Amino acid sequence: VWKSALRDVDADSPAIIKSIVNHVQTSLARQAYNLDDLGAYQAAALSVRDNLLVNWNETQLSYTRKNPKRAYYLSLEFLMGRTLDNALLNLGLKEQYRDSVKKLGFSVEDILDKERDAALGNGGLGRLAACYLDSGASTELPLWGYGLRYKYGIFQQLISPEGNQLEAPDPWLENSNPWELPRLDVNYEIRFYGHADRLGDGKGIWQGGQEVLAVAYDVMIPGYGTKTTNNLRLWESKPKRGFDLNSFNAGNYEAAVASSNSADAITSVLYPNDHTSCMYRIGKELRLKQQYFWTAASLADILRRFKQQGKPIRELPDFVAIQLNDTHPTLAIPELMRILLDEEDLNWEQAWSIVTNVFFYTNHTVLPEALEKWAVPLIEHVLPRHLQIIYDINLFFLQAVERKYPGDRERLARMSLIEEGQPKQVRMANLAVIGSRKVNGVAELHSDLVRTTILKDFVDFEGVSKFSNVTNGITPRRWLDQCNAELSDLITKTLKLEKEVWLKDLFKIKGLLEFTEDAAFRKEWWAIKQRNKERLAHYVQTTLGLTVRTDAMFDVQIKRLHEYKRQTLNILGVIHRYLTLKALSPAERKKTNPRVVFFAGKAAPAYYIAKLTIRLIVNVARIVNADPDTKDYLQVYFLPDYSVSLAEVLIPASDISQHISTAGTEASGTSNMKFCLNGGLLLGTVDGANIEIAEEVGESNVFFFGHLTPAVEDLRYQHLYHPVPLQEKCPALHRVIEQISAGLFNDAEVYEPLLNTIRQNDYYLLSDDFDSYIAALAMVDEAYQDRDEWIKKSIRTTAQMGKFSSDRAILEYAESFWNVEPVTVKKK
Ligand code: DL6
Repeated sequence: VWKSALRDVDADSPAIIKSIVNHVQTSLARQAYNLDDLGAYQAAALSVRDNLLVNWNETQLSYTRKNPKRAYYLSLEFLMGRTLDNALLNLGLKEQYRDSVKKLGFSVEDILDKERDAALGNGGLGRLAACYLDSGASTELPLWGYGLRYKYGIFQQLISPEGNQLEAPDPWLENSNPWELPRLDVNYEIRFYGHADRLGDGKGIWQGGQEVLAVAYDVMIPGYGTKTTNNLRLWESKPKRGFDLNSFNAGNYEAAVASSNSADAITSVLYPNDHTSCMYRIGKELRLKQQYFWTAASLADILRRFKQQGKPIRELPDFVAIQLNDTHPTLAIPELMRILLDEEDLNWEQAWSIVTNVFFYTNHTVLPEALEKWAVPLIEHVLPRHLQIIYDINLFFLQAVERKYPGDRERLARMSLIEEGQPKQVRMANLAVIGSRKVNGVAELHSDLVRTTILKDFVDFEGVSKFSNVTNGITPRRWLDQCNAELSDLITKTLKLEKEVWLKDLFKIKGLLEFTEDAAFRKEWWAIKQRNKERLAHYVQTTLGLTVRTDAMFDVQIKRLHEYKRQTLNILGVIHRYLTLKALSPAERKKTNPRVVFFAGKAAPAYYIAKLTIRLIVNVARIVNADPDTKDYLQVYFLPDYSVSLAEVLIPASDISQHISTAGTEASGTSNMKFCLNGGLLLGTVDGANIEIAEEVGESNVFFFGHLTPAVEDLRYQHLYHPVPLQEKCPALHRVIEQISAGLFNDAEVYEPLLNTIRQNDYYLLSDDFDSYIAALAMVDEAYQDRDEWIKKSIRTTAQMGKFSSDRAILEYAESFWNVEPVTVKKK
């Protein structure tokens, strides 16, 4: 592409232009006259990175000088999405860069679009970690993230002509990554296998086995409207020695590179399983190695930094708080014990007291199949010393339980770190609980369930004060200002506040409430929603070649595919609507509310039933969208390869979004918060954070349906012991299922295993909730007919979402758990 303006850059050009051109010529070694959008993106990113680096250095220097207590967020997943736009907004440089790249002959939107998502996560848990990093920097907390630098992120999802999900690798580092700084000098040797001997007094020695190098890559995390720029340190695995020269010289090339390949493999790929037990069945040794590699490298790094202060090790809890994001980093507990006992020579009580004051554990699910367990023989093989320590922790712990509940064998069996069976398994949640100072769930209902179900014995034993709640949050920078710039501008104009003020104190958007009765404001509000719908329609047109009606209601469900999230309920509801429309006369159809239903989300590659749901959605879409009787009233789309960037297009365009998990199964949900912040209304079950959203925005502004959590167990019991045939229990659902079985959506027999999950024990209660779901959809239609009232609901919803800023959430962690305070990095 010929960008003639690039040739005219000289010494008098503005600094940003000079910096971009300088990177084109030096960092990229390219000529200005044949630069394409990708090159322009890379040069602009490197130029923005220079700005970040200045702040990053200032921030780290200021932490070193002031020596505050620091917090570390250990997460196996960070679903960051794209960085350039976010960095520009946080630095307040978006407009300057827009002008500069324009002068160079490029459009900022085109170059932003060249960035690949950093998709180092599966879903909610990983995206939450990314929001918390943004909020930590924006609230000036000394907070670092630690994770893994996967060579391949979450797989790319392709949809075959039959509607099957296919997976392809995500080589996100292919074009090099301008946002990371390799720190080849920061590296640690991490051991696996070998043998461990006990030395008495709980101490031991671990030798032999394989040693692998962990090398640091740093990613700068800029705060919004502050100089604070924190760090996300990602580890890459490398062989300690290049390859085995002896084998190489003997001509045995395979053996020569085998150990180097096995070292590289540790950080090669993100495990794509979400809430499934598959993870513990396939490839489990590599997953265990990932977890240990990452926790050991992170702890070594944290301890090295702490030791540089010259403080005694017993003061570690005064300077370090480590948040365990789910049980994935739980091996950090025995690893810190190992270091304190075997390397620092502390006794067991001293070591345990330090450990239990450093760690904090967040639980993200009560689904039994998602609770991590590791086979004892596997841990013994890979981490022999850690197994000894886990056994010792268990012994002391069970002795204490026995003292409190003498003779209560069942309780001991439930609370033990070791689950009996073939093979025995280590229960990671139990280990995380007893090794941590505080334990929290991620929404009020979820935290209550944690306290009263999966961790009840621990609450009885340790007291309830250790078990609390921090309701999740989302960063309003990415999830409103960045993805919905027009709405953000309207809010700023209407509130007559600096954008920075309300984006950093989201409760301030409550001021919008007084404008709900202002017709001109409502008109602007609605016009923005309409333009966002057109932007989404344009995306569908350019990626799938399909034409979306933009005058219809946009109804969106985007999340990982899982039976508990009930995308199946949604598609069955769509079929019900289709059959109902077909039965109407053309005149009656005209009176109905046109609706476009969007789905997006990935299924774990081995999750057969979830993949069948995708196939059903794709085939229903095919039939429904082509039916001349109904296509003006109902369209259905499955958008492939869901990502953070796609969410940024879908969320601002939604009129209604669906969060319809079986009550008690979704810990929190965070996309529900994103939709509501963008003025989309919520259709959902009384589950997770839906409940708190309704409390904030008012129940009259949400559409609830379905059974409540306390009923779920009874209903499941009924299904098992007093089953009622589907045609009696729920004729409407029966009719829908019969149509699928009869081949209305092709390949009748293919769907039988999916339909049987409902016909047989219906664990996720679709048949119990179907009628109230259909009634709720009808209420949504009716409410949408009164457009003015709908817009008022939309405004009221956005206005009352202040609680769900991740700034609020991260400050709760800092104040109530970590005892970590903000550190102001002075602006020069
Ligand atoms: O807390 C973040 C996110 C919640 O919003 C979701 O409700 C919850 O399902 C998710 N949990 C996980 C647990 N992982 N596994 N397996 O991702 O956490």
